[in-house]
Amino acid sequence: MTEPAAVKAALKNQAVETPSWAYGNSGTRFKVFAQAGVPRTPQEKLEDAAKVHEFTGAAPTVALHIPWDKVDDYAALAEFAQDHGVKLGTVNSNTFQDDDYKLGSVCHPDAAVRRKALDHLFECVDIMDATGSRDLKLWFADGTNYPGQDDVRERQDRLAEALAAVYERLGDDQRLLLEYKFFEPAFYTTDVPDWGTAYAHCLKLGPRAQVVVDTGHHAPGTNIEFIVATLLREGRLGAFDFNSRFYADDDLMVGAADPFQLFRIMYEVIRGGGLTSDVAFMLDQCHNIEAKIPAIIRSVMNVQEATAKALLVDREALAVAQRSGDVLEANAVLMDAYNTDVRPLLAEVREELGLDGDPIAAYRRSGWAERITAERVGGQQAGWGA
Ligand code: LRH
Ligand code: MN
Ligand code: MN
Repeated sequence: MTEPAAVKAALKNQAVETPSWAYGNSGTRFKVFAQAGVPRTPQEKLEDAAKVHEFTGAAPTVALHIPWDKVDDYAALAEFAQDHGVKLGTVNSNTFQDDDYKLGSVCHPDAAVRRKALDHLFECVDIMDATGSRDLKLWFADGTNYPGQDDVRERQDRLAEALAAVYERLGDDQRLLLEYKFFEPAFYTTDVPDWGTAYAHCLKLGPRAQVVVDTGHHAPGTNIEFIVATLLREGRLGAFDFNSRFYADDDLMVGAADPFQLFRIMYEVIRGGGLTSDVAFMLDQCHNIEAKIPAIIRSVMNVQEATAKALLVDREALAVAQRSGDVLEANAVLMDAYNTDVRPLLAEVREELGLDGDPIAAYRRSGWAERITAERVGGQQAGWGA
């Protein structure tokens, strides 16, 4: 069993990056239910993110999505974040909301559209230079809807060309994170549909190209923890986009649909050394019907709970059971950890950090929700359509 002090130390060091877009209004294709008090500007999103960090002590960075978080001066935005006790994190590109991208972005059959998409990716690197961000996260909505629509192999060549140009443009301390997704918005082929395709491209690019595992981007039944273990073994797990799914890319709170899966993922992360490496733990969620800030606090807590349970796995006892072929005992060792109530341990960890043991209660008492409801009128949609 990991020493209790070591478990606590690991939990105190854990950081979860929150996404700027989770603070704004979002919805489904049917309806966006506007909430009172949501941010109207990137700065207000950062103010809310700072509250999540204030009460959890575990959310020190905020991911941007460009152009959803477009401002004139990104260095000033970074300063604004710092003044509020957080930092700007990953820069997410967006090559999916312009009319030009109907047939794709970097994989589009028309070179002029590919050029436009590439220019956007370069702009994102310029922004990283201004903000001091390490990671550029690339997700492409590219794909086709009908067999024969485009040449699937040529699309891979176009993708490789764009990725190589972006990789070349990165500074020595910057990374390219390539995110896969098995379908949507394209329904027949997707140009980066799975970890294998992402990994193959990253391998060609170089060591600073890494794969992003968005937990909502797999077919039902996919063993995500196996993918995590494999990518860690190969040194190519760059980041997570955490969220939960019941059906497709639901973007619900991480740990809400399947906390056991999250535990299994975190166990493989720890087993593979990913907790102490450069793996970025990010949320990628939308809070369509629930209050946003407490939902994000809850999500951070869910990641912490899964991590605490995974840290509590008695790895020596597990190894003994595994080597002796004791299937039931091995499973029992894992389940013992999963079935531990880690909430008191996490409350203790928070109190030792000078925080309230119950971040959601502390947030509710703070009066922040009432204040933003009164002060902010006309909050905007998170990104889609903004
Ligand atoms: C695509 C995705 C990707 C985008 C985000 C808004 O489904 O997961 O990470 O940047 O949603
Ligand atoms: Mn994602
Ligand atoms: Mn997604």
